[in-house]
Amino acid sequence: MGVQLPRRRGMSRARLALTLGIALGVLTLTGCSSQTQGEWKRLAMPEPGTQEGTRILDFWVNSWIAAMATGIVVWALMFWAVWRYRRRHEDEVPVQTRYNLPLEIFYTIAPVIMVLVFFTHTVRLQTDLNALSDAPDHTVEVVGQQWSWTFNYVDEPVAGGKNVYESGTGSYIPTLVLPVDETVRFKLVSPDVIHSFWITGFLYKKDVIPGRVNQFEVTPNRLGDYRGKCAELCGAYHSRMLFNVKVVSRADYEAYLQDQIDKGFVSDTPVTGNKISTEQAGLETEGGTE
Ligand SMILES: [Cu+2]
Repeated sequence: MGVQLPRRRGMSRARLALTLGIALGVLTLTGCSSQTQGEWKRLAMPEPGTQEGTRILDFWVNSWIAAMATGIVVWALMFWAVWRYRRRHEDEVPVQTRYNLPLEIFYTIAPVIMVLVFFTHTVRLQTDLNALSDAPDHTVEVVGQQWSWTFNYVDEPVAGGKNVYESGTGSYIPTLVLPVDETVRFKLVSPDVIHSFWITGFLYKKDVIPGRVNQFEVTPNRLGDYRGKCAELCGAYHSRMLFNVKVVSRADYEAYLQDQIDKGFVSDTPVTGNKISTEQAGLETEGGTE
C-alpha cells in the first residue's frame, strides 16, 4: 500500500488551478484589440487630447503605481504574519503583541508621509491646471443651461463686433470646434443651476456655477472627435446634456466659423441666459420619454 494522499488538499489545488485558468483566459480574451491594450496601459483612462491631459494621465498612472507598490508591501506583510503566526494546535494561543511603541510610531508616520506626498503632487498639478495665461489664443464662453450647451466664440468677432455661437437643445446635440495646438480659455457660465463641463478625452472637468465665472485653459494637441457631457446631476433631462468636440486644423476652424456666420449663428452679445423651455427643447413635459 502506498502513502495515502490527503484528498482535500488535492481538491483545493485543482480548484486553484481552475480559478487561475479562468482569470488568465479572461485577461487574454479581453486584451485582444490594440484599443483595449491602450486602455490597460492608461488604467482605463481615454487617450488624452490636450497637453494638460497628458500630465493628468501621468499623474493618474503614477498614483496607481505608488498605491499598488504600497499595497503589495502591506499585503505581503499581512499574509506573511497570518501564515507565520497561525495557530498550529487546537489549544495554542499565538503570541499576543501590543503596546509596541516603535511599531505604532512607524505605522502612524508612514501613512502621514504617503498622504503628504500625494497631497503635494495633487496641489502642484491642480495649481498648474488652474493657471490662466495672459493672452490665450482663443476664448470660448460656455453656457450650461437646462438642458444643453451654448458655445460663444467671443474673441472671433465678425464685422461689427458680433459674436459667433452654436447652441444646443435637449434634442439637438451641439458641437464645439477647436483649433489644434492653440490655447483656448473656457469661461463657464450658467443661467440656472450647477452643471459640470466635461470633455472626457481632455481628462478634466469643471463646475458651471450660476453667479460666477469659472475658467480654465487647455491646448488641444491631437486632431479628432471627442465627447462632452454634463457631469453634475442638474435636473430631469440632465442625461440630454451631451455635446461633441472636434479638434481641427486652423484652416478647418476658420471654415467652421465662416459656416456658422453664413448660417446666421451670429449675435450682438454672447448668447447667455436663454433658458430653453421644455417645449423648445422638444421634450415631453409630463411622463417624459426619458
Ligand atoms: Cu447639466
